[in-house]
Amino acid sequence: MKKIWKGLLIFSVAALGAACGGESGDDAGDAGAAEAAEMEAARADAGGDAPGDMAGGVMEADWIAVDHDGGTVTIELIAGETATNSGWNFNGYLGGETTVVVPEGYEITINFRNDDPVNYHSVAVLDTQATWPPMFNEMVPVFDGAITSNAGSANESTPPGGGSEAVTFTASSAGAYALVCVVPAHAMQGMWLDFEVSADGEAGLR
Ligand SMILES: [Cu+2]
Repeated sequence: MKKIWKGLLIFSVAALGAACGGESGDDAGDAGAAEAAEMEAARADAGGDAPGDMAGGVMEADWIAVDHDGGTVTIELIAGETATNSGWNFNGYLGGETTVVVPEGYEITINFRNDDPVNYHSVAVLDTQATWPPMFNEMVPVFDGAITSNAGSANESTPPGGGSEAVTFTASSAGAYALVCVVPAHAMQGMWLDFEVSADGEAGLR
């Protein structure tokens, strides 16, 4: 009797092992594929900020006015310009899919306007991050003044329906940053763009 039970137990364990092994193998395969895709996306993202891409072409954009003689850049930044991502976009872009490039040392003015008919939005220049938290504990912009008022508030930042605010700051240090809406959950949901301060005078959109 004991032997039979032992045999059954061994058989059961083996069968269980085979079943689990087979299933977890599939899971591992799926997870592996998802992970690979994620890593590929991460690599693509990282590639956008890689030094090799710094030499890449910069396009003009009608919402970025560059005055090299005066050392200024004026950016007409519009939240909710399109319905993309429920209006949680800047000039129709989101999720770092475009990079605003300004030269180091220039005085930057962001004329921020919120055309979203429903939600409050904001903008701040922050250090770039791989992922954004739902809430920002500290909202200290990387350059003095590079943040709209009450930026973290969902009902006291720049109001929907055409509310506007201009912020001016000096892009004093070259590097990779981000233009981020810091209203809770907005950045996490894609409301951010890459913002590059170039050491070589490049300006525009990449
Ligand atoms: Cu927002």
